[in-house]
Amino acid sequence: MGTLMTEGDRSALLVIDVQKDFCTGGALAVANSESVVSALNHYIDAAVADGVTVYASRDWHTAVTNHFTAYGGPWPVHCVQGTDGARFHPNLRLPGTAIIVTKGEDPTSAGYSAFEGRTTEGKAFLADLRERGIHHLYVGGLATDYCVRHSVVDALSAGLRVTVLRDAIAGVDDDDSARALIQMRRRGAELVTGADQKHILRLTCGVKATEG
Ligand code: VGL
Repeated sequence: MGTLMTEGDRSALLVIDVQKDFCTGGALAVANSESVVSALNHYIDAAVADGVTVYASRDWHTAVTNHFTAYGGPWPVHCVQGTDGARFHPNLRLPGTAIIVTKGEDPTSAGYSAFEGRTTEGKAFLADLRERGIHHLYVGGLATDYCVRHSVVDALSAGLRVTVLRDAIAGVDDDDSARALIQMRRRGAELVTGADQKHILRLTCGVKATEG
């Protein structure tokens, strides 16, 4: 079994926007969010067991932003800074060591990509990855057609290797999500599930494979 910490290919797990507002009962709930949470918990546990860095991005909007319909944007109010809906899903097993990447604070920008975000220490996400020598991101979370897609495209543009955990993502719109998967793959992302991934990394070996 390979390890995640091989020289020149240090990996991290990026959990994108698994916040209450994007999950069942939230202001902008994505279908199948609950299965994303449970799949991610397996990946997170495996990452923690391997000493792999876990990043968790969060959408963190001001109450007034041109991202929201009331101010000319496309979306209902969601993930407003400090509100309950902006909290991570309570069942998500983020380790205490997870590095939080906050994005979406600029009221004039959609802030879809984690690469627009900063760590709690104020470092740009890419700078933090570079400092840790991380060249490979395993990506899951919400939503396939927005924040996952934008984050993956930015990661690939930055020269990172990207593995999309397709059993750990869910989208707002089915057609847009299908297009997003095609776009991510075309740009060079690998798309895998815990079931077909055993040859690549231990991270996914912690996942209960859905055989067949
Ligand atoms: C997202 C829609 C609006 C996302 C954020 O996290 O993918 N989607 N804002």
